[in-house]
Amino acid sequence: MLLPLLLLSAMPPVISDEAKVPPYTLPDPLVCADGRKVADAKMWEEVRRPEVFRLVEENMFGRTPDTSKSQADAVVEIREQSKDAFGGKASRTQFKVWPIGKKGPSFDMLLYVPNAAKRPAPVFVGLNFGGNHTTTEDPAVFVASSWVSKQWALRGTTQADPALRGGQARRWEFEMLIDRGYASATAYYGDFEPDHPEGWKDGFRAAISPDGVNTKWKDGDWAAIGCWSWGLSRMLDVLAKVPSVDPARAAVHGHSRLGKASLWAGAQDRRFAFVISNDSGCGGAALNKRIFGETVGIITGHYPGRGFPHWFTARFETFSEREDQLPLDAHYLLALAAPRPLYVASASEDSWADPLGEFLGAVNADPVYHLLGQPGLATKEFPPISKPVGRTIGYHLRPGKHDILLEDWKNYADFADRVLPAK
Ligand code: GTR
Repeated sequence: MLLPLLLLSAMPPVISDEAKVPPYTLPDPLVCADGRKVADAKMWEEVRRPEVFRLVEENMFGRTPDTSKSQADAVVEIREQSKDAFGGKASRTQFKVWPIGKKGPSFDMLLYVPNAAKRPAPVFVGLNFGGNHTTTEDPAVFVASSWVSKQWALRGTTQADPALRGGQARRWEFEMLIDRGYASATAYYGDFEPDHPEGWKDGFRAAISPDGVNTKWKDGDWAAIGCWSWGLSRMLDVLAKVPSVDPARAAVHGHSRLGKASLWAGAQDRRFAFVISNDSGCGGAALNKRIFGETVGIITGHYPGRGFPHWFTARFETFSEREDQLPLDAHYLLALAAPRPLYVASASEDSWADPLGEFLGAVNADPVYHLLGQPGLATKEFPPISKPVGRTIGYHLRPGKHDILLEDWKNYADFADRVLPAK
């Protein structure tokens, strides 16, 4: 009896050889549940987009609760402010925000705005992995006070190690963006929810739970990625009230798991004018039906000892090794950004995230952009390394590993220069 059970949960080999990818077919984002073809922008907006949205919600990230009532109690405090950041090129503001009022948890937001800007500046909005203090060498940035993972903690604790200031600075091109006229806002994702299966108890999911703190959400309600996405919107709420920032030119971005969160934030919150996914892979921009690198089973914790069961709804896991049964794929998530500019980026050595699968996610979202009158990606050809493509959907393949680096940022800024409304 034991043997068949063991066999059932054995993880199939990870495919990283293109020749071994099994054939697959994708559902059409422009065919409605009742079989009608989407004829125009109105039909997309009124009929099909809500269906696509619900498919992503039900099968992947779960339903985000309506928190608008408790947001009326939000408290925003400025903890620190200076005009002297980066040698006087930027103003730094550090906020402490209680988005559902002081009875709930808070998050710290770091904002840099170029001093040279004559008008409210466009802004890149993203979460970070280790605490705001890890994103820059700037000694004035406060050290994270909530739970941090081992990598960022003082030995044997879950408390941030102040010596790791700047530990992720290579991933944050604040100064380059300032020189190009862009503001940047970041917050630590662990302030919204610590990233482990029990983390929800110490984050906003428990605080917002309909039955009060420490009560579990029902299956089908939001999971951790949903909570981080919600956090990105709460950052934008604060930015919308900062006079030196233009909230109509906000780009939401994220790397890897935070790229998944960025895509879902862009889908849910159409105030974000530009949506960026950096190496978001499985559960992000990469097609799930294309079996290559990380799969639905691996990511959802279907196989013992690995995965992230708290990131997605339980329903997503049920598609492990039955990806052909998924009623959607990554192109649905990407198409929810339309007609707003979208950027999908991959790294050449990041086969775990499936660079070609990420590109094909964008290719298959393209018809929705075209329907909405946008030129979109405007190619089906996988580009060579370091040759960005696309018009209102951008794509590039950066050389190297799973990361977000200067080349990625230069491409995002170049694209933003072109696609964000001029002011
Ligand atoms: C990996 C995970 C990926 C990606 C990555 C990250 O372990 O398998 O899906 O999200 O973590 O966020 O760095």
